[in-house]
Amino acid sequence: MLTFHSPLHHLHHGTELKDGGLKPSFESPDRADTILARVRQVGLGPVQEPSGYPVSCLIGAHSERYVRFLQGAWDEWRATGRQHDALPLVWPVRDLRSDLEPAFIDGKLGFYAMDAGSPITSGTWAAVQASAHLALSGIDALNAGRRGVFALCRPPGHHAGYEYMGGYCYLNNAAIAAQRCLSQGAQRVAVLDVDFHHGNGTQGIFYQRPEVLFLSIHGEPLHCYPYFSGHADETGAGAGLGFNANYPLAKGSDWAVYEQALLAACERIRRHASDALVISLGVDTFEHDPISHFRLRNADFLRLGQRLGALGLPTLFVMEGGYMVDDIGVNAVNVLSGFEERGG
Ligand code: SS9
Ligand code: ZN
Repeated sequence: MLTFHSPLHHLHHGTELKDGGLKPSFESPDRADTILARVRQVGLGPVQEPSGYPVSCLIGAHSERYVRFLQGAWDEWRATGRQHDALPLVWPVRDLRSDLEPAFIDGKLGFYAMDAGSPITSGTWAAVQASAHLALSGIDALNAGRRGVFALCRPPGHHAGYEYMGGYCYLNNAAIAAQRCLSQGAQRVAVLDVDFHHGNGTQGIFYQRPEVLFLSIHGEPLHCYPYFSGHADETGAGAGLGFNANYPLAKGSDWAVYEQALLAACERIRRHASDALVISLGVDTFEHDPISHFRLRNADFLRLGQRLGALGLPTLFVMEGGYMVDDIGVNAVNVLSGFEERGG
């Protein structure tokens, strides 16, 4: 399997609020380094750097003004004399105005964020842009005839919506990939999110669109981040009604439970008759993940990959979460190896 990777991800290393103070984020550069080392160790296949793409390739999945905000946020923040990470501290919830974009950076940060989990630093935009380019390059490789491609994206993307960042995410790499797939001639695409957390951003971006089937298997949202989306009754709207499928599972779910949801999702994907499949590949479903609550074991990730390979579709894997760094390489590459056994 071909892997796309960029060393530019190192430019992004932010903080998050933990135990009453700002601490290094769980979403750290050594995550991608560990996965890359495992790709090389098992000889998964060639590793390439991404192509360059114009900003217009990001529009559609995101609004133009949001992309412009991301691009300029660090400079606007710096212009106020601050050098530490930029984080939002006020949000337009319920009865507040969300129809007007604030002019000052502190207001913009809250306007374009769902939480305080996505710090903006001096290197964030360069890393975020490179991460999206990995996903775009992955689609182009599928179009050139590859069966399976791995975009080793970092930062991740699935919590980022049409006009917001959050949950360590800025640009929604999987949605940007699916969007490119359609613009290159695909009629139907399926995006399956297997990260422990609901892919709220991807769901929102395609909620009204029947050509993109979005499915997500994740921790039950009344108990698990992101709390405000991911219920089973979210099935799409307007023309997209029936093209969104959520499989919330109880905290503590193991492979036996997980596999039932996975089989149901695979069946739904078959009915969609997709031209291509995008997998939002989070491995924070692992039993020892520090911020998640499923109980998948190392070997279960091979089984997951085998099920995905059996779908027989051109498939782009887009890296999302996974915070047990010791095992992240083994678990992510197990999915890819399992896919190659059954579908390669
Ligand atoms: C932990 C709060 C939750 C967000 C988790 C995002 C996972 C992305 N302090 N933080 S895959
Ligand atoms: Zn996650």
